Amino acid sequence: MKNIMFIGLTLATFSYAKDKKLAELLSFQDARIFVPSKGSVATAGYAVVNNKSEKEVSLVISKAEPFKAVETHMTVEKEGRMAMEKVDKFLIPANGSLELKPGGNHIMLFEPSREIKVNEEIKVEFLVDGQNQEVPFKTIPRVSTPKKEETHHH
Ligand SMILES: [Cu+2]
Repeated sequence: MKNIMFIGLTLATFSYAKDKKLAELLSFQDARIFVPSKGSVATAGYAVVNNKSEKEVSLVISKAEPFKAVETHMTVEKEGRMAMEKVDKFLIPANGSLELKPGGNHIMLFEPSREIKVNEEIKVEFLVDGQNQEVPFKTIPRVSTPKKEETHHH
């Protein structure tokens, strides 16, 4: 009897740990990548990264087919000029979020092996606290001027 109870407990613990592992720590909103401009070998991606867990979570980019290389970048001001700097990871605060946006933190994608079109889904792979998480990013036109602004200028 004692043995059976012990086995039951072990199984319960195991499936709990498995569920925990499958649950994604981060959720991504509005994940998008600019279609690379003609002749350009690099482009950037943005999203709002939400962390609903009780701990700070690290986000490391690992790959994004068909791009040959990927990096995480920060935008910093250097001698009055804005410059991009490569970082190893982003840290998403506990119960908080990090916005990846133009002029700020972003993901950088280099050398696509084929032409990237608008409205594609690029699967970006991250390591979230060391665990794989694949996030679909939508490709959008590089210059997406809101209609309101456009009419304002003409
Ligand atoms: Cu960059």
